Amino acid sequence: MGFMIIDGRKVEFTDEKNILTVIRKAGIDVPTLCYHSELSTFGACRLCTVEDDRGRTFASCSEEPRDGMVIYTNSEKVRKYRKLIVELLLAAHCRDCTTCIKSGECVLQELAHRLGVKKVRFQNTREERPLDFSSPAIVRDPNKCILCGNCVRVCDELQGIGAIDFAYRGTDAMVMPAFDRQIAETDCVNCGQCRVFCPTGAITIRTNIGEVWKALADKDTRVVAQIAPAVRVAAGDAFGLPKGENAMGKIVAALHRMGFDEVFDTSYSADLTIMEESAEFLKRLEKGENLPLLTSCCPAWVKFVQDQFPDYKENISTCRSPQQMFSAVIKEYYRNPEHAEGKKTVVVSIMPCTAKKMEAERPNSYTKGEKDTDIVITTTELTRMIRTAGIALDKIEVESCDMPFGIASGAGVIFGVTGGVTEAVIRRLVPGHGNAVMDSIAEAGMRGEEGIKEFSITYEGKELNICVASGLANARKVMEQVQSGEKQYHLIEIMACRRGCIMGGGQPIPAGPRHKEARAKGLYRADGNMAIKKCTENPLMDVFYNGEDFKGKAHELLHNPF
Ligand code: HC1
Ligand code: SF4
Repeated sequence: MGFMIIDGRKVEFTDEKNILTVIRKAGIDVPTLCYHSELSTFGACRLCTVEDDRGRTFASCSEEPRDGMVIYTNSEKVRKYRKLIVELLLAAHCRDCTTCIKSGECVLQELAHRLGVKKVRFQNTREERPLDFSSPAIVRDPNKCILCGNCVRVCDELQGIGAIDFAYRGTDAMVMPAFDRQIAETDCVNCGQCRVFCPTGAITIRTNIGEVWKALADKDTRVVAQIAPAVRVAAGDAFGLPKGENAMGKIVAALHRMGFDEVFDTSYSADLTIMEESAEFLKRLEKGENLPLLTSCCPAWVKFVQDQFPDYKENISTCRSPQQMFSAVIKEYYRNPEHAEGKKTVVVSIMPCTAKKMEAERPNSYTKGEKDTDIVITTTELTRMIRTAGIALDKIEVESCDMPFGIASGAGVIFGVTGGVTEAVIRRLVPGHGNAVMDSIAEAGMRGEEGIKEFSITYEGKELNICVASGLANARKVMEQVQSGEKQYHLIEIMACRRGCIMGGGQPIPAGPRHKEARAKGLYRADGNMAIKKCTENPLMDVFYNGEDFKGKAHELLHNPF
């Protein structure tokens, strides 16, 4: 333990890795563009520069705290320096701020305002570069890149992919896929994490909002929405709702008001997923085949296995993801002319995830030659649509989902946080319902935000080894250990984004670790409020398994055809 004097006040530090962390602990919001506690320190933007009592200026992210240090975070010298940095960044940056999709959320724009940059004295001499629209998930605009390197580090360090890197030197330096390829030609898995860490509009979500408005305007079209579990604890961010608050009822009401004909909860099809996946798991256990079973809900992870560990393709569950199951079920339901009422059906999936846009395009996401999910929009796009429609999400009264798929279990809701799929499977396998049973399952080892968790449960006298991981760099570690024979599991659940879908690439950017924690708590709280705890208790499973519309179609609608 030691003490520093920061802006005249004594501040204690213990094991903080740099001075910036100590400054922030003292409640001072020193700006940065390239520092993230989850990534390695790059020290490139220099915006966190501070001054010491000898007049030395240095980047506070790159120095360790020392006992007795005297630091000024807001001296005239520091303010001038930061302002100059932002001015120089703006000089080499496209300045179409009013029409930029990142406007209002851009850190550079916010800093220019905060540091009082009123005009840019320097000419932009950088050559204009074409935008990369090759990905279904993200758009790259090199003209808005400020070379902070966040995308490069997140793709490499958290996701273990390395699809993008720095190229060239000095004033020619830029970030791009190797050999100047399009992003779709790389191993990019469409997770969108680079977009989450990008402070400007250089990497943004590929938006499909226009298609949704068009479908809503067509009187001959029935527009059906499904809302993913993690959306409900993040959509309120833009409307001042408390962080992590479950806004599901308000989202449903907003969608009804925008003109959606039916609104469903993807947690319903998460229940279908567990019905199917647990049966598949038991069958594989009995036969001793294709173990460990790898979960198939997360499309970025599925692509990762196909690209990086092709020997394990057969281990991936044949179950479609809840998104794809639900879309196939909805489309089939409205193929019945009695339900269709002469209208064509468009399914809009509202997801926390950019990779879901890619999943909807995959060749195995079609049934009877028809695309199951017509349009995928992310939570961020949803909040833009709600704003455009002039709906105050914070004030609107809650509404419930529609029938016949309007009830889900709590197990389906916790899919949105890492470990949730595993917890739902175990709830299905273990008999009983009461709080004591649910609590003992929750304590088995799947909860918590560590990147890799492993534990065992006993099922019918057999010990089952389970691994739950999030973040693809962690997934790679797990798969390498499985490949080498060092670890043996029966079930592996992976979500590509750290902490699961609550931190998906399409979510509003969270304001720090507490915000992330609040989203996880929000989902667990939503589960806590629900009487139906497991898929087998959901009375509407009957609509699918015993209804006339779906007789004999479980395999066709719920499993990947190849
Ligand atoms: Fe997810 Fe899933 S939990 S993958 O994170 O299995 O996106 O929320 O919708 O499909 O249900 C995402 C979330 C989501 C699917 C479910
Ligand atoms: Fe890397 Fe994911 Fe961004 Fe693709 S979407 S470049 S995999 S971080």
